[in-house]
Amino acid sequence: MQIFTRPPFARSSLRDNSTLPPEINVTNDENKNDMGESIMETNTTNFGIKGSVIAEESHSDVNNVVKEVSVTSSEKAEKSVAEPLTTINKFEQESFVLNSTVSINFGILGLGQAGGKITDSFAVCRLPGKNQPTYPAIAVNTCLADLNALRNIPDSQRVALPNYRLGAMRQPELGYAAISQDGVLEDLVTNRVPRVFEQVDHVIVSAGIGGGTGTGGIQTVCEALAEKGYSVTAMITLPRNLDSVEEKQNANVFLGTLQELMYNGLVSSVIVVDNNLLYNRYVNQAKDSGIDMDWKTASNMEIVRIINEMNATTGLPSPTTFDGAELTKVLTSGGCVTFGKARISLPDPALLESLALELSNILNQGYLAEYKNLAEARYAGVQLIMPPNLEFGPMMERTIIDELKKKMPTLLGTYVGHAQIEGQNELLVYTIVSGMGLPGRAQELSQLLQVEVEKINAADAKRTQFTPNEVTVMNPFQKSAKKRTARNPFAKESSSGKAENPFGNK
Ligand SMILES: Nc1nc2c(ncn2[C@@H]2O[C@H](COP(=O)(O)OP(=O)(O)OP(=O)(O)O)[C@@H](O)[C@H]2O)c(=O)[nH]1
Ligand SMILES: [Mg+2]
Repeated sequence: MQIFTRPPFARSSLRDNSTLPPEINVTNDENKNDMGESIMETNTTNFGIKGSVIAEESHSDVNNVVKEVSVTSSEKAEKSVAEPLTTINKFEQESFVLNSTVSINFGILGLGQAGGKITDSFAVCRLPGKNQPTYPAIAVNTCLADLNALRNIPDSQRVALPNYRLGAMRQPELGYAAISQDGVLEDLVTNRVPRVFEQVDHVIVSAGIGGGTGTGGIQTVCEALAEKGYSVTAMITLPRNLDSVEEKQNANVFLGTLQELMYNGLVSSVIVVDNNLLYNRYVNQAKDSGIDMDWKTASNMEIVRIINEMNATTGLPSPTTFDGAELTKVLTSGGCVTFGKARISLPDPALLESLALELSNILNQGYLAEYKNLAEARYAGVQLIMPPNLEFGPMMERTIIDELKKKMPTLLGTYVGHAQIEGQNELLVYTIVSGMGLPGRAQELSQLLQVEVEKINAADAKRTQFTPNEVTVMNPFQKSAKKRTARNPFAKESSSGKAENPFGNK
């Protein structure tokens, strides 16, 4: 496939048949780093611990295939995790999180800048009373500056892909080449990952699919982890309307592959983060509240908040929660996963009506992306967090199940639970739904891109007096019949195994 808007000279800077860009070498000087840690706060507690910033010289060997940013030994990794905290992020969470452990031990692996920063935000979470990260985290990037800018991931868990220290220039083929260098992936999945993710139940691999490193690497990493027996969720961010044609184009091409990854069963599920939705929500909230911070940081907190809170609800000491095994089932049953959260003030004289309304709203809107295709869902879980004096009666259960069935008539599994928490004075409603195809935003992006590409092509044709004869933007929604069987669209046995990599043979 040829895309007219990508200038042919962008790739011609590569030597013939070479996967490496010329004149870029990793030096030890680049490997210096400051590291600080921050802590996730609840909205009821302030942690005021302060400490010193650690600055260490790199001990990496330039000849090593995969280079740690600065600290090499696992002993140092443990030490750096336990260092006193240097920065405090105001990272608000519901207070019930304080009384809960999490049920699923996620390991988070981030690729590229977006993936790394999201992973860095996960690394802020702490279990109650412990100064240990809730989620072990690994950040992988071509760009050393991006790795150095992370604040919460220990140095030994930052992996610099050699020979591309400036980044992959938003070219997924460079990201793919970077992860495909001899020994790089092998070192990651056989050395680093087992060491850091020793206690992990489920791995979330995150990347923004508008750039080069994350987009080019995420498929390869997910497949390699799946082959090593890890249960893997791919988490991707989609570009905003404001983002460039390049970013939309990269996303558009990759979404086709992502669908194949989903349908051939190598990833357990996909979490789509619609940056456009998070950006608009942030801008509206910022207008009302006068908050002034980077929307990406705020959005990354939103991602961590909803996943960590959902995970914590299933770890609460209550005999009737939607539990960790059930959450695992929803999360590993294939297709996309969407989350929802609502808050109902109490007392509410029309509580059942409010519950039905809020449930309907959060299912329609989605916390991280909006799904108009919820009817395709296979599994749904609902968790209520309530005060001890509120009873969870059959009418409440009925209200929830009716609402789920209305929106998702072909669900295979429904899990409804609740926990009564001392000190809780509102009703919190959490939802998680899985099994759908991609959200509407994927199609919308493709259409936006088509319009922008046509405009650019028209302008170019005018300028050069040349009419291109091959102008295509790949439609990622052409379903591959071979890989979608009516019996089980996410079946492992279908297809030859791996999804085709759009960046692999360029
Ligand atoms: N939600 C969120 N999205 C981000 C963040 N940083 C970047 N993005 C988006 O992610 C997409 C990919 O950008 P990067 O992550 O910078 O790209 P990369 O994988 O590092 O690739 P190269 O820079 O080309 O090597 C872009 O469309 C960004 O808008 C972030 O912190 N949070
Ligand atoms: Mg980058």
